[in-house]
Amino acid sequence: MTPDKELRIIRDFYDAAESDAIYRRLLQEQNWPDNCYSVAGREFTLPRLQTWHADPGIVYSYSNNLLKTRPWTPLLSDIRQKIEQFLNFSFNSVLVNLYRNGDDYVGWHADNEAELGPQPFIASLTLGATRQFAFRHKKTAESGSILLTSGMLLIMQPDFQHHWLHSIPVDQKLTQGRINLTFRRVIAPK
Ligand SMILES: O=C(O)CCC(=O)C(=O)O
Ligand SMILES: [Mn+2]
Repeated sequence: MTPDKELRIIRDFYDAAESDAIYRRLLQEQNWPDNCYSVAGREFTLPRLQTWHADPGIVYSYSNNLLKTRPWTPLLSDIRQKIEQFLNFSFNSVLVNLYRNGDDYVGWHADNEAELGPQPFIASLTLGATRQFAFRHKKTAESGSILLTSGMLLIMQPDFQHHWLHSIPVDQKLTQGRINLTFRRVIAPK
């Protein structure tokens, strides 16, 4: 079994020139925060830089514990609109990850926090360096990976979060940076 039906790839959602321009703009414009956080009095360092942007009133505990919610920038809004039109689905938030080089990574997890509801649907855009996207089945431990290249849009169907964990492993030879945008729909608190 592979997550064939649970992952969909649109290879050149942005072409090479557009992807490069967006990557450079984000790198400059994002006003990246420090990656040292304090949670419950304990300090830790996130192995990448992150910003979190959401519509007014949207609260997401994972990111919210770590990160201040920021408004949408014009560039992030444009990207959101293009993805929404393509998918005919609306997102109210985006988590932006900067992997400064191959030492930065994200560990095994599923994006299945309660705030994403029972059917978390996520669109993930890669800009910059190619990285491996690894997945591992929660029950069978079956595993695999795909390469995410600049301009590629990865659609994660809800069942992907139900059945698999994913990660971006360290790639020690890699000196270039990568930015990933995961568009999410957080269920607004009642
Ligand atoms: O960088 C990626 O492609 C994945 C990031 C990710 O899994 C996340 O932010 O939840
Ligand atoms: Mn994830």
